[in-house]
Formats: sequence, C-alpha cells, structure tokens
Amino acid sequence: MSVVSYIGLGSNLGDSQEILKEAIEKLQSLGQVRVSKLYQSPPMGPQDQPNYFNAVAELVTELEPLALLDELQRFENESGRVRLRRWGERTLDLDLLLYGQENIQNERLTVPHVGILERDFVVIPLLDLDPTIQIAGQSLANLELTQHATLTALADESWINE
Ligand code: PH2
Ligand code: MG
Ligand code: MG
Repeated sequence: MSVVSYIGLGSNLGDSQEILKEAIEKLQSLGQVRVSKLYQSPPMGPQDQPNYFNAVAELVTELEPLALLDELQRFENESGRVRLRRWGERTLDLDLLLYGQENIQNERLTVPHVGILERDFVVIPLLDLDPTIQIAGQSLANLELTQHATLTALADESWINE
C-alpha cells in the first residue's frame, strides 16, 4: 500500500542547489515526487555557519518507514555527506518528517520529526505542498511562525528542472 511521506532537504556546504537537485532525482527512484519551492534560510544552531538551502519533497512510496530511512541515509552517504558538528554545517541532510498519519518512535526514528512545528524552514515548504496539512490535529497554516518566517524563496517549484 502506498503512503504519502514528506522528506526535509537541507544543505549548506558545497554546491547546495546542485546537491539538492541530485537528491530529488534519487528520491524519484523511490516513488512519485512533488517538490516545494527552494528556500534560503538562516542557520538554526551555531551562527558561524553558512545559510542553508532548504526544501521539502512529498514522496508517495510503498517503502516501510525503516526501509525508507535506509534509502535516505544511503543517499546522504552517496552525496559524500560531510557533517561537522551537531546542528552544524552539512552537505546533505534528508529528514523523514512525516509518514502518512503514523507516529513512530524507536531508536532509529522519530516521526513526526522532532521540532517540526518550530522550524519555519520545514513548515513553510510543507505548506507549499499542502496548504491544509495538519500534524496531530494542528493546522500548520495557523502556526504563529508562518507570520514572521525568516526564510527567503529562491525559486519556485520548477527549480529541479533548472
Ligand atoms: N539543519 C540543521 C541545523 N540547522 N538550519 C536551517 N536553517 N536549515 C536546516 O536544514 C538546518 C539548520 C541540522 O539538520
Ligand atoms: Mg535536519
Ligand atoms: Mg538529519
């Protein structure tokens, strides 16, 4: 049975736009993909690191959550993932944000992703993909942080074709 999942993409090392584009191509091997706009976002965490490129992908997939996580981690590693410190700079970050309506908690995975409702670089792209999206009964469109988001749209949904 296929499930609608959402994957957060982030990069602030290397040619980030190209790295995210390649990540989308890899996600397309796992199912049907739609992408949000492409954003630039000031770093959450250590401030002495570059701004992030962020986007979210919707993936309709038959993969079970842990099998999907394996694939995401494989894609991170294949991109020559460099991660220097916690909350710090990285070439590619692929986070499983939502998997259908499921709540998952085990040693490898927490879904919905931790902190999802506090991160404008996740909430705003999710709203691009589904303006009515809810998490645990909370409509994301009504969140305070959508009113004073700190991120900038760099390109519309066609950025993956550039
Ligand atoms: N990811 C982090 C740490 N800080 N800041 C922004 N703006 N965007 C991110 O994707 C991000 C971050 C660790 O995953
Ligand atoms: Mg992350
Ligand atoms: Mg991550």
